[in-house]
Amino acid sequence: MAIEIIGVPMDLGASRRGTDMGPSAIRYASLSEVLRKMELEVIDRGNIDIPVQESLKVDNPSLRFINEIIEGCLKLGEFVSAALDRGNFPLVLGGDHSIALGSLLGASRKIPDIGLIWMDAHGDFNSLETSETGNIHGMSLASSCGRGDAKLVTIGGFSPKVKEEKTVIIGVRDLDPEEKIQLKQSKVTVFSMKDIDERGIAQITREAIAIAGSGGNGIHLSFDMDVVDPSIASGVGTPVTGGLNYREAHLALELIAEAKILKSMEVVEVNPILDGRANSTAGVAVEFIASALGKRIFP
Ligand code: 5AB
Ligand code: MN
Ligand code: MN
Ligand code: MN
Repeated sequence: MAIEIIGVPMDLGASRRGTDMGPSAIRYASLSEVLRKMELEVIDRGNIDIPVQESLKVDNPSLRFINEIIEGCLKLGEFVSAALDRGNFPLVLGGDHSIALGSLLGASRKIPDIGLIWMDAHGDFNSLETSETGNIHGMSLASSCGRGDAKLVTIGGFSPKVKEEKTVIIGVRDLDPEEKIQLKQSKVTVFSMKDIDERGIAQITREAIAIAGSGGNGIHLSFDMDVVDPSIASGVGTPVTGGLNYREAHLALELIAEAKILKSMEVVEVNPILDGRANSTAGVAVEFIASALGKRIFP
């Protein structure tokens, strides 16, 4: 099994520019070298072709750049499915979180009943009706669960991509009012920062693994870099204080690796032009990827 790196230079789903540079920033922070040191085989498939924002016009302000995002996510879905067909592990580098639509399309097409762990400061559970921004990166989880705009929901020709019963959010601390209601009415399990403060990240992660991993088909991990505290990762488009600290994030990923249930992964929302320290957020992202893929402090 090789790790197949798939870059998605997408920033059409967010308000702040710059996540299109995420894949370069993460590669530049020595991703391949770090993984090869772990004795993993690495194949870099390069980047998916995504249009540059300046070359486009917004035609639907409540679903900004929907057609271009869907087109990009269909391409990404092909790359993810192809990697899984080859028996490889798709490692998707974002890009804003709208690309989860493509990762989950590609993964769930090949792995029926896949579970999902979504680590994020946000719920990304908006729909056209509830979104206050029209940004699709705030709608990608709801859409993947079958809620919202029909074009987003049925991308790739089927829905849902994941069952709400097997979907777990970890680290959330910033939900829009209507989004909160939608999430509460859903069957998604939500572990907020309050739950983590009260019960500890280890216990929360074990519960998440049990829920998302139930049935034994494996899980997709969608890791939004804003789940960690901005003091560790300032280079994200929508930072929210009070996030996971450095070791909490690592421990969650180490436990997920130990459970041996991970089938595919994406790291999203790295925005190097907003980084307070030269490319340090991408550097931390590389360390997190290594933990998720099995790097251990001590054998
Ligand atoms: B991210 C907000 N809820 O819908 C919205 O970073 C923010 O992928 C979404 O989690 C944040 O626009 C999306 C205000
Ligand atoms: Mn997100
Ligand atoms: Mn987020
Ligand atoms: Mn964001």
